[in-house]
Amino acid sequence: MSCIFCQIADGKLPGDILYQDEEVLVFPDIQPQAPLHLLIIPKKHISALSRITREDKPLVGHMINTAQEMARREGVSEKGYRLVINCGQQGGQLVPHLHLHLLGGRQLSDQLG
Ligand code: DGP
Repeated sequence: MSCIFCQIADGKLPGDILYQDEEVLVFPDIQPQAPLHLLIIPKKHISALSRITREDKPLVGHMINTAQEMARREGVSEKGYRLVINCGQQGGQLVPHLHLHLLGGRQLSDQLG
């Protein structure tokens, strides 16, 4: 299996798993861009946002609910945070397994691109 996030989901790589359930996994980004930088991934391999289907809609909703809960747990809900999904080469996606970035803990730039 070559997908690095599938390997993390399968417990084949060491990692600091902060939350998991049957569908999603949360762990810190290895190259944090903010004091809080978590990745929320589906356990199911989906290569990119452009590949999600109608049947994945509940899963994507669950990823967002999980991010909301992690933001609350990590204490950034009140001050605010950002969720980002990079898609494809021009979207800046480096790892070809769908993932949601949760960024917070500092004032984030108002530049989106
Ligand atoms: P993106 O550019 O949206 O594909 O972001 C991929 C992120 O994944 C990037 O911020 C670095 C992070 N990352 C890459 N490899 C690993 C890894 O093996 N472990 C962890 N925790 N994060 C990783």
